[in-house]
Amino acid sequence: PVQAVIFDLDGVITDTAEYHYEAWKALAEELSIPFTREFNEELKGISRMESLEKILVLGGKAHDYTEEQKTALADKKNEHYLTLIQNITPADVLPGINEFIAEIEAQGLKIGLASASKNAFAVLESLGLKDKFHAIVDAKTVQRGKPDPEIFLKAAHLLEVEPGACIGVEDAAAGVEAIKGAGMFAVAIGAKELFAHADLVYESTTGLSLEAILPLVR
Ligand code: B16
Ligand code: MG
Repeated sequence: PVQAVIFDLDGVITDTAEYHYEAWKALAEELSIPFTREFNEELKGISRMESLEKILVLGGKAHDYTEEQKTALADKKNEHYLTLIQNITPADVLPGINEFIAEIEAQGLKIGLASASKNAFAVLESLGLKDKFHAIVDAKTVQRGKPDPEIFLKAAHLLEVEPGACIGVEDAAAGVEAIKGAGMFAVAIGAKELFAHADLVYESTTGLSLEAILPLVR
């Protein structure tokens, strides 16, 4: 039986995905690298430095910067991002999420977070949701980023439940891959064609229903 639900943060609980997009786009344009929403999909769930690397490769500039310069570019993006997320309030929790969390609590299941963001704690706090989580794993505490399953496995471990008894919720292809790699039931949020490997896809968070998901988990 299902014992826990483990959430991704950006793009699932709140739309910081949009702020990441804005901040990366600004940096890319400064470097004269064309940046599209379509390309941004590939950065979802990917760590800050890996995201920068992908953008530089896209622009054919992967070898134009030293490691120090790359760190400075990533810091610059993060500073911009931090100004964008300053105004986050509980009103920024995506539609359906509070109800979904209430449903999970009512069923007596545990709640975990598996976020590739180093800013996850701050964001959860601004949303007023930090106390809902029994375990929070962010990018600072894992060796390998998504699509590696480590972050979801670590969350399950902290929750003291078997991975097979967990449902993972993600908006990124790399995240769904990580959930499946961990041996969990994968619920994806977004366009169906992006998630061939998910067990269930909802177009938006509005549709999330534990009652509908539970019978589908073996
Ligand atoms: P930061 P998630 C991920 O968070 C984002 O999806 C991804 O776009 C971002 O680059 C990554 O966090 C790192 O974030 O720069 O704040 O450390 O979706 O895994 O919650
Ligand atoms: Mg995400």
